Amino acid sequence: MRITEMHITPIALGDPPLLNAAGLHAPFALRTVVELVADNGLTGLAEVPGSAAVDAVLADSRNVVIGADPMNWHALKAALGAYFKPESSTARGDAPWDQRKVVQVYSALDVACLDLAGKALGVPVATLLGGICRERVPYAAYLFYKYEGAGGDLAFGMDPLATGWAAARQKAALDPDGIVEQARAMVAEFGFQSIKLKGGVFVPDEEVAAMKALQKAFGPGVPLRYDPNAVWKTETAIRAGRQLEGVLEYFEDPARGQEAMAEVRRAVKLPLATNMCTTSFDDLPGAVQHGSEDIILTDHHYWGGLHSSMELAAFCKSFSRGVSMHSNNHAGISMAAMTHLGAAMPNLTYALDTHYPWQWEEIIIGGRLPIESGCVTLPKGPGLGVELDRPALARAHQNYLRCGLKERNDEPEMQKKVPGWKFQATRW
Ligand code: GKR
Ligand code: MG
Repeated sequence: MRITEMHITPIALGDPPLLNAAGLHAPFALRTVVELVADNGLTGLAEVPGSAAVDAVLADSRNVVIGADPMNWHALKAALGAYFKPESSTARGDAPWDQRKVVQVYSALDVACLDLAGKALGVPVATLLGGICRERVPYAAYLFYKYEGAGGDLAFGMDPLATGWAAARQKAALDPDGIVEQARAMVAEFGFQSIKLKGGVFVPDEEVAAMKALQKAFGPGVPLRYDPNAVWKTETAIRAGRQLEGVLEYFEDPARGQEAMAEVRRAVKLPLATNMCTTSFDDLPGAVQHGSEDIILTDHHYWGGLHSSMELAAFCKSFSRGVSMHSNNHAGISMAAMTHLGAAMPNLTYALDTHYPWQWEEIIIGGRLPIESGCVTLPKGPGLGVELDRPALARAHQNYLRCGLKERNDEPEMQKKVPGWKFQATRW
C-alpha cells in the first residue's frame, strides 16, 4: 500500500465561552482534519488541534508522505525526522495547551496511517496498538468556569428551548454553586464517575471552595481532579494543596516546571499529575531526576501519535507513574483515536479527560459518539471505526472560513470582556 493523496481541511466547531488561565475560549474551536488516500482506494483519517501554522507544516509534509507505505510507521517517522528540524520541548510555551507544530504533524500521520492499516487488515486500531484491554473506555466530567452563552452561532444568546445538559451548557458558572450545578447536569447526562475542574481563573481560595463544594455534593468517594494550569507560585500551590488533601484524586499542574512541581509534591499529600511540565520524551529524564509528578497525562496530539503514547504508557509503568489523558476541544475522529488508545493501554489507571460534551456539532457519520455511564464504547469496524460525514465536514469548513480565526488565542477573547486583561504565566 502507498499513500497517493493527502487532504487537509481546517474546520471550526461552536464552543462556549469557557474560562481558563490563558483567558476565554472563542465562539469557535478550531480543528484540522487530515485524510490520507492510499493506492488501494482506502482513506485514513486523523484530527489535530486547528491552527494555520500547523496546517502549513502538514502541507509541507506532503513532500515526505506521498509515496510512503502507511504500514511502515518507523520508516515514515524516520523520513519525517530527516525532513523537519527537531522541535525542542520548550517550544511548548507557557499556555495551558501545547504550541508545538511538528509533533502534531507526526500525530496526524500516525493516526491516519493506523486507520489505513486497520482498514486494510480488517482490524481495529486498538488491535494494532497491542490489543484491546477494555471495550468501554472511562472518561471524566470536565467542568469549566464560564460566561453565559453556548458558542458558535449561539454565541450571543441562549436557546430558550434547550433542556437538560444542553441548557446547562449555556448557563454561566462563576462560583461554587454554579460549578456544582454544571457538574450535576453533566453527570446526569453522561454518567461520568470522575470529575475535573479547570481552574487558574479566580483567586485560589475561591477555586478551593468550589472543589470542596463538589466533594460535599457528590460525596467523599468521588474522584475529583483540579487543574490551575501552573499559574500559581510554589508556595500558593503548597498552601492550596494542603487544603485539598483528602479532597482530590489528583492535583494537576499546580505549579510551573518540574522543579516547582517536585517541591509541591514533597510538601503535599496528594498525587500530582501533569500535561505541562513533562510533555515530551525529552522531558522524561528530568521527570525522573526531579520526581515531578505521579501521573502523566498523555495526549496523542502532542506526544506524536498513538504509537508514541503507547511508548509513554510503557515508560509510566517502568517508572511507577499512573497514566491518564489530557484533552482540548475536539470532534469525533479524535474521540475515536483517544478511545482506541484508552482501550489499548494496559496500565490505564484513571478516567480520561475529554472536552467532547461542550460541543454539539459532529463531522462523522452517525453523529456524536455516545458517552454512557461515563464510558465511550470502542467504535465498531476496522481502523478507527469512524467515517467522515462529508456535508457536515463542508459545513464545519465553511464555519472556519466565516469565523476568520487562524489559531487559538484566548487572550483577545478575554479582553473583549475585561479590557486590558493579560495572561500571566505565574499569577498568584
Ligand atoms: O480548553 O481551556 C482549555 C484547557 O485549559 C486546555 O487548553 C488545557 O490544555 O485541558 C487542558 C489541560 O488539562 O491543561
Ligand atoms: Mg491540564
